[in-house]
Amino acid sequence: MPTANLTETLKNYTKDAQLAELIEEIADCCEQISARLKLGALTGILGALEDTNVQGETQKELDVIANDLLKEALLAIPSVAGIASEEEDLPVGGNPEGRFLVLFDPLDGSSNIDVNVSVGTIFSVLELPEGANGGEESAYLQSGRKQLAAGYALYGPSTTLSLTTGKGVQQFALNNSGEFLLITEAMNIPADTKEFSINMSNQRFWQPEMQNYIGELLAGETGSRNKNFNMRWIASMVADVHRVLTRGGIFTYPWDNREPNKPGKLRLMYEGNPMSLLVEQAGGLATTCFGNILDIEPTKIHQRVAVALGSKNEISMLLAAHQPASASKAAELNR
Ligand code: P6P
Repeated sequence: MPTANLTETLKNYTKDAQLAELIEEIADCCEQISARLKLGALTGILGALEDTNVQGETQKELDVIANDLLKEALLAIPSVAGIASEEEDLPVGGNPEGRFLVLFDPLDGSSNIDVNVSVGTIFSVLELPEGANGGEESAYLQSGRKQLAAGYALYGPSTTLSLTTGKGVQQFALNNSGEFLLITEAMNIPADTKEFSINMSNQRFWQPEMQNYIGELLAGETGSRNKNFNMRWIASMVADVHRVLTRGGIFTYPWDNREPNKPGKLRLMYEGNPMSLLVEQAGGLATTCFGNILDIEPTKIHQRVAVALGSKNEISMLLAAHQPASASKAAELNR
């Protein structure tokens, strides 16, 4: 079935030729990462390295390969003023005359690599503020609403790219010639769902409001919801969120009391914000459980955030269940 490629499709979604060029470069990096992942086990690049990243997490060799590939390619583009990555302690400046700041999680879910489960690359594009320096953290501290584009590549049975430039969410699939072809013109999240995605092993650490809300989903038709729910947890945000974008559901990684001073586990700037923009553009909602993720004014490049996103009517039920929580917790989670 003849279908448009990424270059042709972008012409319908942005008039900004430099932004289109940037997105194509990111897609090209994702194609290269996909190729490396496919051969990972055969080329000895699976497994963990000695050192840990700024998050204090064990780095996989492919985390570093993916990060370095994106960093090198993006900083070579004249329009890129700088990049920030989950794998980089600090932002890296690019062309001082550049326009764009690119933030990315080069290989999200990488703990799944060694067991051959889907992983992904998440990216977010911001405009360099007037007079700012792409090598300084302050330039990147913009709310998610300011994103010019956001997307992810999912390295699954097939490699797909889901992308928004603010006009809905388009989905592409990678063919054998290394080209992304349009497969969905407008991804749309059903308003209702019977599927939730959460790491249930953390249940005893959640806020009571989340324990009660999830408890009602587990009660199914014997409880107040009067319908049974199904659960999925891939432990790879890109794969879990892609399922929500494709067939509905809610994905949540809420605050928990294991590290009470952290608002959540996931990172705002290169996980929460891009995924929240995609979900909103596809008709869903994205919240910390107390406020809209895209409205958070960031204070640190690697700051964390509680996340609950997906089918808008189900997220509304989750928000209603969190009403009794104190305003101070709301302020804390939105910081
Ligand atoms: P847990 C992967 O490490 C990640 O950042 C997300 O991709 C994923 O949703 C989450 O953490 C999984 O966390 O605690 O279930 O291993």
